[in-house]
Amino acid sequence: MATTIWIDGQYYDKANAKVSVFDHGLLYGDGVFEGMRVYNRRIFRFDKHLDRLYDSAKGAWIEIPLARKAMARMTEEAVAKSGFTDGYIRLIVTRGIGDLGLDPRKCPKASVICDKGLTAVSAATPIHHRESVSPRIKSLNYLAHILAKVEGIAAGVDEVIMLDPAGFVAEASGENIFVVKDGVVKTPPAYSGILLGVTREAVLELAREATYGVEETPLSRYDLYTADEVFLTGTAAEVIGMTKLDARTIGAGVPGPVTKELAKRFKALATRGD
Ligand code: PXG
Repeated sequence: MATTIWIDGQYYDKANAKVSVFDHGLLYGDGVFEGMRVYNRRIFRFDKHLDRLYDSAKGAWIEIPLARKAMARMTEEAVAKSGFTDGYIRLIVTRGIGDLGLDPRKCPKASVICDKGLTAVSAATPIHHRESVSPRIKSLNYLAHILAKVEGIAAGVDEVIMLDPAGFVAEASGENIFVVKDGVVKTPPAYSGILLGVTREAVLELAREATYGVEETPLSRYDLYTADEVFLTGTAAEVIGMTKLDARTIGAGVPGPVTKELAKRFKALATRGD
């Protein structure tokens, strides 16, 4: 079993998987990506991730030089080749190799990279800010999220909450956010400046199935401070409780019953492979 890396039609081992210094992914963060999980040899909601990858590329005016079917086949093949039963896959599409200079027309062909490694887990907690690149594009421009994360590190907490430009809660550095108040599960709506998480969508479905009330509604930090429960969702984190924000203890200070129930249901769904 080994990390398997596919770049533009060829497999490489870790030491030899390299991109050009002229690749606009490196020069300008000019590209898009997906992070996906494999459970029991199956990629969780692979179709949804492919939808988002092709939509992100379209939003960023990048033409992916691989038809969706070929991308799917290559990814499945890379997973089989790796031999991992459970793991993490990254699909990266950069604008490709071009000149120095921001003009994207100078990159004749996009590069496609598929990298499969281990999973990471982020925990919970606070801070802020938002960017001008559409948050709906899962782009290689994570600097705003990284700077927010650094604030969290400086504050000695596990995660950061980022606000949208209007001051409403958007998401965490790499997860979507939910609150539970009086049995109702609430999360910021799509238009509030968030990445539309594949895990977020699955959890909304699970919450409806579990007959909780569900609302996609703008949330302020006040709503977080006064929630019964707050939890984050993401491919790496799955469903994880947040128990403290800006020195306020949330709810009972431990992951609550709704968080636990949805985490359990998510695990069952992911390992079942729907
Ligand atoms: N918001 C942001 C900003 C993200 O980057 C999510 C929400 C949750 O989306 P999904 O589709 O995963 O439910 C993300 C996801 C990594 C990594 O390696 C990052 C993500 C996902 C997987 C791996 O840092 N971000």
